[in-house]
Amino acid sequence: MTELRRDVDAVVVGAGFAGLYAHHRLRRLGLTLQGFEAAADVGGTWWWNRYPGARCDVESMDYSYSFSPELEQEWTWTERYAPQPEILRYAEHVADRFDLRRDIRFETRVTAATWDEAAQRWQVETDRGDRVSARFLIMATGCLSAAKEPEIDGIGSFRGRTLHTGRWPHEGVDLTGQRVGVIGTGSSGIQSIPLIAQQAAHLTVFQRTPNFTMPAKHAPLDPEAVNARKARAQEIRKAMRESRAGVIVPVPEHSALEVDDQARRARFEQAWETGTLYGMVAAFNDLLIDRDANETAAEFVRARIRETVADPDLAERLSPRNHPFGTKRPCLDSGYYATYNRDNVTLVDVRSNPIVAITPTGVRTTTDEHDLDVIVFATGFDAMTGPLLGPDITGAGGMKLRDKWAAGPRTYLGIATAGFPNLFTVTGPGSPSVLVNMLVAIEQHVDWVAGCIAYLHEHDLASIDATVEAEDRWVDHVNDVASYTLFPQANSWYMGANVPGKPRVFMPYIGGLPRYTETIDGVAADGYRGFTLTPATAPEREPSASQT
Ligand code: N01
Repeated sequence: MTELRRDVDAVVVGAGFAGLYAHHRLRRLGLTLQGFEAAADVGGTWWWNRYPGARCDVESMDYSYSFSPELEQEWTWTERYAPQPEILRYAEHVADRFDLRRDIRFETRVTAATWDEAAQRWQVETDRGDRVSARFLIMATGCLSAAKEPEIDGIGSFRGRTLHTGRWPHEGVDLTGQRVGVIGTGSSGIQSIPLIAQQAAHLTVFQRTPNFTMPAKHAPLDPEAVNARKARAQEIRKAMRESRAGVIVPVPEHSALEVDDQARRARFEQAWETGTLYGMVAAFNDLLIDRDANETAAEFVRARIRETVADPDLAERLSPRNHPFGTKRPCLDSGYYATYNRDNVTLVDVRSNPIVAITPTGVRTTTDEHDLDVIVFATGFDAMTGPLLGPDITGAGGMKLRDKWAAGPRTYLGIATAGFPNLFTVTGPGSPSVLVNMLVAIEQHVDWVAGCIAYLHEHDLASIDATVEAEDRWVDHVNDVASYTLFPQANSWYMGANVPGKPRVFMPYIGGLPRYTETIDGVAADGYRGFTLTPATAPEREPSASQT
């Protein structure tokens, strides 16, 4: 274990892609760092999520760092959508190449952080009893890292084995000959179900909400195409940063309602064949804002389900009807719907026949008992706010982040929250984050934070804190943009709807990267408009400038 530094410029929490890049970038500024990571090594989400079939559903060549042209040239992805072990190897390679582990304490969870007003520093505590003082607190804790078990009676009574897709055992699990139940049909369920079905004696899928999923059309990458892409890497990376979602997708010109049935179908078929998440969503320009337009896409997918699933009743039960297409995160799959044609797979619709309890022998619904050897919770995460509210964070004047966000997250630009000086949330709520290519969002935030810290240093400033007025305006804007779309109509994790009692707020910023980039770059160029900056030399904490 690395030696603990008790007094540093910055504590970085998390060693996934955000934390690793923060170490690299802040070290280049000359900052002293102490990192903490709950896992035993780097990789974040790709360290924890090792369930069968785990892959990224953004293409590998896009889901990778752009900050180092050398790294881009030397690393070669082998598959269109990299499987989890390959992405983890990439994270390990980055950590080795840039020597990023040396300031990180692994298997150590930050439990509390308290702002010391007089010292203008954060006091950070961990579950190992560490105490570290830092000027800056960088929360690189990920958006989907707080795994959520379902709240079902009797969950602890099951005598078989329970697993969560987001906490999969590293040694792997042999499900051969087992009676397996999977609860949940989001991305994790949809990726793992086809592989679990191949192993298990019998698989019972407990589905509360059918989701929209499209075939990923995985393939090994063609080495010539990889080289051609590497030759244009910088130009492509620039285009990605300037794109709406951090990946290059043709911008749709037409409404789904202004073309005839034949043209619409042809466009959807073309989009379906791309095997990408964004292809279908961007087939027309109004799918996410107009319910009638959206229904044309939804019905196209349902028709694909009917074509694939032999039993018409089963096809209907797998067909999403409760939410508009794309408003819960859509999925990419390999043989998901066809899996239901297997004799050893049963679908239980737990919306019409709810799970009542987990029993010592399996799952009980209102009408049936399902005897199982293994239960897999593919039930997702306490998204976006969960990882930030896990530690007990106390800001200026003793304000708790948990209290401040009791009615939903409040941030300025998704990167700061008023009353918590010098705390930065990498891809926090109120930023594009989970709606765009995460790697692009991460690099953008970490670069912005590094620029901000350099500015404070150059101007001899001790701290920076968002003003409540600027934050209120940003939160209103985030909500206004979301309300213009169909997204709030879905019970999604974007809305906090998967966690009982969690406030219903659309958490990410859906205005797109170009608008967001213009805003945060403009804020920085204006000397951090909307923030209060406190001079290092002030005897008391007297703001030098309150730029609302
Ligand atoms: O989680 P989810 P996930 N009883 O929240 C159901 C990213 N990701 O781990 O929809 C019964 O999407 C729940 O039902 P409902 C990606 O951003 C990416 O699959 O709430 N069911 C839902 O079906 C993704 O969106 C990749 O009605 C219960 C499921 O569990 C995000 O992570 C791979 C229940 C949870 O789905 C989360 O995906 C994996 C209960 N009590 C994940 N509680 C790739 O890059 C919950 N459910 C490919």
